[in-house]
Amino acid sequence: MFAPVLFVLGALPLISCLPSVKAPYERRIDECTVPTQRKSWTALTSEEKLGYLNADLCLMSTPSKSGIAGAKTLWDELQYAHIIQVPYVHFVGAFLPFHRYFMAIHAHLLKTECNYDGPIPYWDETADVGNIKESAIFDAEYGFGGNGTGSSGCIADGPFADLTLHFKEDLNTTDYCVTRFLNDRGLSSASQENIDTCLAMENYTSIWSCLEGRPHGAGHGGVSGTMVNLFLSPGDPIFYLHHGFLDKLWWDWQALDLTTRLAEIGGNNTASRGGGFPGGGRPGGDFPGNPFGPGDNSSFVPPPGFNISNPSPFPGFPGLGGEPNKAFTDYFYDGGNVTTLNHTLWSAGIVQNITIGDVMDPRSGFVCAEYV
Ligand SMILES: *[C@@H]1O[C@H](CO)[C@@H](O)[C@H](O)[C@H]1NC(C)=O
Ligand SMILES: *[C@@H]1O[C@H](CO)[C@@H](O)[C@H](O)[C@H]1NC(C)=O
Ligand SMILES: *[C@@H]1O[C@H](CO)[C@@H](O)[C@H](O)[C@H]1NC(C)=O
Ligand SMILES: *[C@@H]1O[C@H](CO)[C@@H](O)[C@H](O)[C@H]1NC(C)=O
Ligand SMILES: *[C@@H]1O[C@H](CO)[C@@H](O)[C@H](O)[C@H]1NC(C)=O
Ligand SMILES: *[C@@H]1O[C@H](CO)[C@@H](O)[C@H](O)[C@H]1NC(C)=O
Ligand SMILES: *[C@@H]1O[C@H](CO)[C@@H](O)[C@H](O)[C@H]1NC(C)=O
Ligand SMILES: *[C@@H]1O[C@H](CO)[C@@H](O)[C@H](O)[C@H]1NC(C)=O
Ligand SMILES: *[C@@H]1O[C@H](CO)[C@@H](O)[C@H](O)[C@H]1NC(C)=O
Ligand SMILES: [Cu+2]
Repeated sequence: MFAPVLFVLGALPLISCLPSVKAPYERRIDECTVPTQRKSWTALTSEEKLGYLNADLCLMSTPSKSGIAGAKTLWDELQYAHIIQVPYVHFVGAFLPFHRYFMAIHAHLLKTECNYDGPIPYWDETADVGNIKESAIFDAEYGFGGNGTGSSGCIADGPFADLTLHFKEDLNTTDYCVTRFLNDRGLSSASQENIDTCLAMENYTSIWSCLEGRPHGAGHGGVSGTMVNLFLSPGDPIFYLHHGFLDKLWWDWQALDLTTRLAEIGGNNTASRGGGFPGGGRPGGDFPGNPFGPGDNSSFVPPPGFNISNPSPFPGFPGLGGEPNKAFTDYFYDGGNVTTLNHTLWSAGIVQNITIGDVMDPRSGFVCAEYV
């Protein structure tokens, strides 16, 4: 029971449109004996905050290990794993489980690569509605730094000032900075009213589409800049606190009826036009960077230079609304378009594939966390 499980990763698939990826490295993933504590950022002590910020800085300075071409650091690898599968993990049934897995990988790397054993924070966005500027999240000393400045919008202060990323939406590499355009209009989607509406949903497809709509749009749209980019958003360290918030909401909903909801999943594997939601249809259209759900883009604040008319910049993918990429859909193991517990979750080889069934209960297995 206490012996660590050794996951030996198998060969990666040959997908012709992807850059070549070397055999992934082995990672030891301990069994769930001591769950990671997930806490609101404001519940961390100053020392804990600095510990977490330093651990993220460590990921940003530790060389890439997986052999992903173009990745300089572990931070780049995480971002790559998100960019490369955008159409298969957004506006689909796997949205919530994939992001639970992705967050757990980030937490796992903090632990195994950077010796971090403190709490994993989430951003209680509802508490900051109407006052994003004063949020403890954006503190320059005990937080992630503040707004972007100047025409570039690059972060000017705090531990991540001028943070430089490498992967672009099409997986080409160039140096660019993380940008932010903080605004209350975007964050207002995390209002208590919107949260309560979601938590009252009665089945998985409705809670998923509700959460992926306004609450998901809140953190992305409120921070904006890199965070509002559907492909690149994990480049801003706030991404993981935002998805922690969203994951907590899913868990809060599951906890209302564990008997049913620890196993309840559904939705389509490919995003149809309109975002893949029942009766969906996003007024802004299907454009990269739109994190908003059905029928609501009222709070979208385009960052300077954002061109809403641009087609998907990702040449290797059909884009949202296109036909599924066979190389991926063949591996979902769902036996069709409907997302099941058997659905494969993939991280570009950073850790091994697991299934949605493996992440349904965040208190056990790979996720191994408790919200306190
Ligand atoms: C992991 O999942 C990916 C994507 O679904 C798939 O291409 C790959 O073959 C899987 N790897 C293994 C070892 O099953
Ligand atoms: C991106 O990389 C691909 C393949 O390496 C290349 O064909 C393409 O021209 C590059 N695009 C840009 C905008 O640099
Ligand atoms: C963030 O900076 C932009 C200019 O880059 C400014 O328009 C915006 O009002 C600032 N946000 C806040 C919350 O102060
Ligand atoms: C989920 O709930 C919605 C709204 O209440 C309903 O329209 C839909 O049919 C339900 N789906 C399933 C699979 O029960
Ligand atoms: C799945 O896709 C079908 C066909 O496009 C659509 O009718 C259905 O509403 C979708 N289901 C969900 C839950 O998005
Ligand atoms: C959605 O956003 C786009 C771009 O800002 C805008 O042109 C459009 O009118 C908006 N639609 C609605 C219904 O607000
Ligand atoms: C926005 O993108 C569209 C489509 O690529 C292009 O036609 C248009 O010129 C662009 N607008 C600006 C201001 O760059
Ligand atoms: C579940 O996935 C495994 C591979 O991971 C596959 O062998 C099996 O057939 C799948 N089961 C169903 C019911 O599709
Ligand atoms: C999955 O959905 C796509 C797009 O709607 C459709 O072309 C395909 O036939 C569907 N496949 C199955 C197995 O239902
Ligand atoms: Cu995402």
